[in-house]
Amino acid sequence: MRFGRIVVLTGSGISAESGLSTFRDKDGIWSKIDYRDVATPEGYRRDPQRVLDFYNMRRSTHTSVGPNAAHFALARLETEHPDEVTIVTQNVDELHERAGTKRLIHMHGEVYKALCAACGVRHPWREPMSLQTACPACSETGRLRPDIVWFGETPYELDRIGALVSQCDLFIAIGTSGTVYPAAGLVGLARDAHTVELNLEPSEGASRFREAIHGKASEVVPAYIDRLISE
Ligand code: BV8
Repeated sequence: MRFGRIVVLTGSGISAESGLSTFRDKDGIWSKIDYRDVATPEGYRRDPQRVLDFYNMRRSTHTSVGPNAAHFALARLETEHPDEVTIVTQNVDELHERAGTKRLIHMHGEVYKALCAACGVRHPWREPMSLQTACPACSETGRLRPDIVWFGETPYELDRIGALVSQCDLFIAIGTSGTVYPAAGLVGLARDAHTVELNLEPSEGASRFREAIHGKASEVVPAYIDRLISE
């Protein structure tokens, strides 16, 4: 095996073939709704129920999809690679978990978790959420929100992610347009690592990667992981 520690950054493109929309492709989520209305604290303050309904819709669409070959290939890499493999995902779905990935960081939160803005407690959450929904811990209503990092909010576990990326030997980005920071800047921390982008087409950050393989994740990711494991 040519490499020691591996960090993989995934974006919505890895879940596209599972049936989940991406954000910035031609029929993506942000082509149908303005992110400022549903994925910012300002939007939440303006019309909280609209934001809750947006995530109720996202949560319900996620129940009918499953992991694809790319998610399973990453879980296999973690099992078979002798050194540490960490998946850092921008995605709020649970497809990595359902494919068997264990070492996983959701830097933009999770749609199946709720966060109470009153008491700060997080709860697993699969039901529709409304302004009348009470927090199971403090019983406050109107303060429960999806545990999602909105634009203008600080992504989770940035220090830990920064340390993992700056110390890895291989940094792989999969299915991300390289548009959203600080996620899109992580490749710049992988100074001593080999860096590779596996994406349908060149991302905005393509020039920052030493290697790029373009194609559908369910095809290029398993092929790349097979090569990694066989080396
Ligand atoms: C932060 C949760 C400070 C929501 C998301 C003005 C005001 C405030 C902030 C900013 C500002 N200007 C800039 C910023 C920073 C901002 C930012 O980067 N904005 C961009 C738009 C310019 N960032 C933030 O606000 C972040 N916070 O800056 O706080 C700070 C900074 C540093 C340190 C401390 C504090 C917070 C960003 C998180 C926002 N929340 N998600 C939700 O999911 O509902 S972002 C959202 O975009 C998703 O998480 C998504 O994952 C992420 C990135 O998108 P991608 O995953 O890349 O998806 P996309 O559609 O773009 O691309 C898909 C790719 O897949 C394409 O390349 C496509 O070709 C490829 N693909 C498609 N199909 C396939 C495929 N590849 C392979 N196979 C296929 N089949």
